[in-house]
Amino acid sequence: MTDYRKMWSDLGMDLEKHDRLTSALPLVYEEVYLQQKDRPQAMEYFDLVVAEIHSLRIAELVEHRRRGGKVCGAFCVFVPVEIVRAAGAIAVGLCGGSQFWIPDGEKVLPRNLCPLIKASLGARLSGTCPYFQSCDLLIGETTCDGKKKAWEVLGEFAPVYVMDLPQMKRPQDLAAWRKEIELFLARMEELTGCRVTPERLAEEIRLQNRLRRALERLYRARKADPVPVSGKDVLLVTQVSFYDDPSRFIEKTEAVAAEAEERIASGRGVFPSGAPRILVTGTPMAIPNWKLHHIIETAGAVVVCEETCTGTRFFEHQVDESRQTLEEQLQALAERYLKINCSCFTPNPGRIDDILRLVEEYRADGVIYYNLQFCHGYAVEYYAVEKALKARGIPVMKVETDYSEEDAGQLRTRVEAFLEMLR
Ligand code: BJ8
Repeated sequence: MTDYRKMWSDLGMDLEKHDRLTSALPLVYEEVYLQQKDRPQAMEYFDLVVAEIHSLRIAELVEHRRRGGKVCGAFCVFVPVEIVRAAGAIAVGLCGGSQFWIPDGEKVLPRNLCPLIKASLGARLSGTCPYFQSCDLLIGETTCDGKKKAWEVLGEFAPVYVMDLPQMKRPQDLAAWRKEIELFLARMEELTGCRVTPERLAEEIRLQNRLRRALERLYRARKADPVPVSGKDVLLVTQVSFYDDPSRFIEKTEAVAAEAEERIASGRGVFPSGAPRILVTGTPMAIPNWKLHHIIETAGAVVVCEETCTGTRFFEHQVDESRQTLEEQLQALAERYLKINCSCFTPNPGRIDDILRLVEEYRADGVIYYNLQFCHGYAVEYYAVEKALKARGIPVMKVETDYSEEDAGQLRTRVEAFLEMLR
């Protein structure tokens, strides 16, 4: 049996501080997740993942590195994980979603910065995140200004490679992004010492497409009324997708989806038929950020879809599997990834089209626009989103918040008033 404390200590972690971080999680998880009624049985796997969040998967990463393999950490859904894996490395998502890491982040970053960035750096600086400690290379990207500049600070503490993401979607931007992916491939080969062959890349492209389809299948089940699985549970599944073993994750997600489909066939739901259906759109929710979903779903409504990077932006669109040569595959990757409609693009009309389409597909009664504090891209884009939704008579409410619980009461009051209006 693995001695996890020794493993964490070998990873250079601060054990005493780490104990404080992990001691709070079971209580929160019990309240947010385990108290839900009639959850799909297949969610048990995801409960286990959270219960063992810093042990089971980390032991796999440690073993991979012991055998000479590399681990890479990323902070954005634009990083083509197919290439990381085709080069023989393991990719893990590192976005911080815990308030615990904010004070350490604020030691090196301004306070008036997005909590996701502060928590991510705080996780590294505090020595309490074994995923960070297991990484041989961190992969940043030029999306928002906060992240872009934070990589320079992070680079003081760990090796960082930055991908230059264009901010427009013209043909020349696609060409530049294609080139950037090529450079990234070379960097991965340099890191691992393994050549990326078209065969290996094709395998990883197929695997990641399967992972996307598994999530898509689970999401499809949420279109039913009554909804067979809670928004909180689906959010957790998506969050876990960023660091779990992809093949195992696909199997476990398909099990939840299959159970949800059986429930639909027998008309069984986790919320009563007719409960207000909410589409959440905006900034990503990194684990363990379940704050907004918990408020919505304990106020009698159900989250049926997330137009976020911990939602549809992560899994929509497949990479074309028909391309044969490395050249063609890189082009296919560039094309697929550039379809993600992040607010860092200007203009970004695709995101508005997506939101309108998803409202219809998931039969949402209203939209809650989730904006992490100090995320200017999404905050400014609210103007256009609100205008488009209002023009179609779709109710929308904007929520600007951070990871702390300080505003939870106030948020709950606002959400309840919004739901009352929908009813
Ligand atoms: S593709 S949304 S994962 S950049 S860190 S932009 S919340 S101020 S995370 Fe993102 Fe990639 Fe875009 Fe998606 Fe705002 Fe915070 Fe920046 Fe953020």
